[in-house]
Amino acid sequence: MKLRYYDLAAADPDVRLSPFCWRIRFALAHKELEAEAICWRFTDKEAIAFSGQGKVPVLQDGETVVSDSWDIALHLERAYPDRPTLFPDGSGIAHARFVKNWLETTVQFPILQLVLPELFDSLHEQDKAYFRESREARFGCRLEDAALPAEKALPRIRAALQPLRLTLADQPFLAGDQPGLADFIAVAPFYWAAAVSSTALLEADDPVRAWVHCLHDRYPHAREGCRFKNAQPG
Ligand SMILES: N[C@@H](CCC(=O)N[C@@H](CS)C(=O)NCC(=O)O)C(=O)O
Repeated sequence: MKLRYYDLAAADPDVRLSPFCWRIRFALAHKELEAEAICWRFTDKEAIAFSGQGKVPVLQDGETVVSDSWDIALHLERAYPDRPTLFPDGSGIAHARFVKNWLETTVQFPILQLVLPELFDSLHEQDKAYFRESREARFGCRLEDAALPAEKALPRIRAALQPLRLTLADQPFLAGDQPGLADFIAVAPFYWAAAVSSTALLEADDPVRAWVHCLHDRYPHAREGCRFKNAQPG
């Protein structure tokens, strides 16, 4: 049976908004697995109620249902061991876990602050009130006050990426000589941003930008059918 996963979309169903779902798009492309991406919106809670929680990505692999991008990646690795590994060159699960936690605590939020107005505008009307209410409760302020202009957000994003920049000075990918889950976790927010914003996150000569473009060229399948404001993420 074909794999299926629920993937967060904007009002335009071809604009895919979740950095967590982008991880899975790359992991599936890397493992050369065909999967159907089902368009889902924040308020379509009923559609994923079978997973026992309310967030995407949710993967259906035959009878198996997995939610949470981390658990989905580990499921794909275990269920499809004969496909290219998500942990090449001895880069293990523990290493990818550190990358995930670093990224989620330092890089994702300033990217969100940069793209928040455009992200909000891109949402389906059915999602706007829910998004505002849930995010304002989370941030403790109005969306407009959480957003940052590019001149403030970009230096924060670029500074937060320094560990990635330094690592890429010594090796072509976060996972080593070959790309792996650590790379897909770190590249995902660039696709989330590019879906809704034409602002370049990186300077033209930033080695992180070259790495994003390398992954972009290597995994065209990950973005098949998707529409972007910035056709060249990074
Ligand atoms: N830890 C989860 C986070 C997933 C998550 O937060 N997904 C967001 C979309 S980016 C979501 O579905 N949110 C639903 C909501 O806020 O109601 C993962 O890695 O998959």
